[in-house]
Amino acid sequence: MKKAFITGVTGQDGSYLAELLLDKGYKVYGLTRRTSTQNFARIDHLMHNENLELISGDLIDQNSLTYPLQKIQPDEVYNLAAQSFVQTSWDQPVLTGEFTAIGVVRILEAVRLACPQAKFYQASSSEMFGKVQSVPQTEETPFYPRSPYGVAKVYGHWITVNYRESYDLFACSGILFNHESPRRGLEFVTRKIANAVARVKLGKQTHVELGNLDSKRDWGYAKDYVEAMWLMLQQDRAEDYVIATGETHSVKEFLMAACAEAGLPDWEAVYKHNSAYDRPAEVDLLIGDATKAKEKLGWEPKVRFDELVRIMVQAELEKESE
Ligand code: NAP
Ligand code: G4F
Repeated sequence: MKKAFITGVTGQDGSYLAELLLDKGYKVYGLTRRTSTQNFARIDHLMHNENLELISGDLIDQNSLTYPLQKIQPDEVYNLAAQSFVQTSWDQPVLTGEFTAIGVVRILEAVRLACPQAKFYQASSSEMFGKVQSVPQTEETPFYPRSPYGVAKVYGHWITVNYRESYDLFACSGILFNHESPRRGLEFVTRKIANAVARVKLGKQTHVELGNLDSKRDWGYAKDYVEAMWLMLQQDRAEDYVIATGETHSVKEFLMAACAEAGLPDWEAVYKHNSAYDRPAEVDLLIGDATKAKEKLGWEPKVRFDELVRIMVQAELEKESE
């Protein structure tokens, strides 16, 4: 039985990845942090699976990473844990650096010392491209991050490359573009919009307050993207890959499509601008070219923009109707 260790198992991607690996017959160890109230909502349905074991630890506590890895001797380690909300990274830049940047070298050190044979995945991000230097963005596009989060991810990315080159670890970095789902945190724009339009439709709220509607993102479906993570670790050689749909849409387009899906004819009546959601520095346009992933991993996104909007809005209509 293969063994996988996932940091960030309670998050959107961690929950889908745990599901995927359990389905494939893995024993899955998920790192969770102690909180005063449990936040296992995304993995509740997996809690009775005897092949899922939760391990208490934190990316800022070195021994809580090293000791479990020493004991478990996993075949694969997926580092998905991070302070992942870009807006918060301006309010808490130091904490973001601790978790999202230095956290990566802590887990890499743990792997190097405790289980150097394990294959390692780092959750890199298209936020590293920031003020984009070429369109579309590929594995060769230079980074120009625009937020403390983006800067922290650049560190995490390069330290992963460096540990691969310095210590011959099998360490891969997946440069994933935005990916969404009904399990997305409510603060991210797609879930915020999907939830709001469902509530407006059901008469539970009148409108949604948003920031910049003009920025464009390459939005995919989280379930498709965790498959790409797994595929990267099934290769003979550790390499870095862009994972994206190759399509880009503005926040306004997402809002319009979500209103249409919810049966709200006038999207402008649903929206109010609130400058509190504008960012000190914006990433205007992201669009990825995942040709390398297609050619080497055989990976392609199954869910496209319209289908993603449908999945998210219908999930919110169902939840909000309960
Ligand atoms: P998410 O839903 O915010 O989940 C983040 C996870 O990290 C949660 O399980 C959280 O635990 C955990 N975590 C945070 N700080 C931690 C710490 N100090 N120690 C241990 N665990 C900690 O994020 P996601 O959307 O699943 O994204 C997964 C990873 O991919 C992140 O690294 C993110 O930056 C990166 N990424 C995401 C996207 C995207 O579009 N979703 C794109 C590119 C890259 P709690 O539940 O306890 O908070
Ligand atoms: O949904 P967002 O907060 O995602 P963002 O900033 O693109 O970051 C996400 O994707 C990254 C990959 O590129 C990940 F690395 C990162 O962890 C995260 O998952 O914002 C998307 C866009 C931004 O341009 C933002 O300014 O939506 C715009 N926006 C407009 N109004 C808003 C809002 N974003 C949020 N969260 N809330 C608003 O009210």
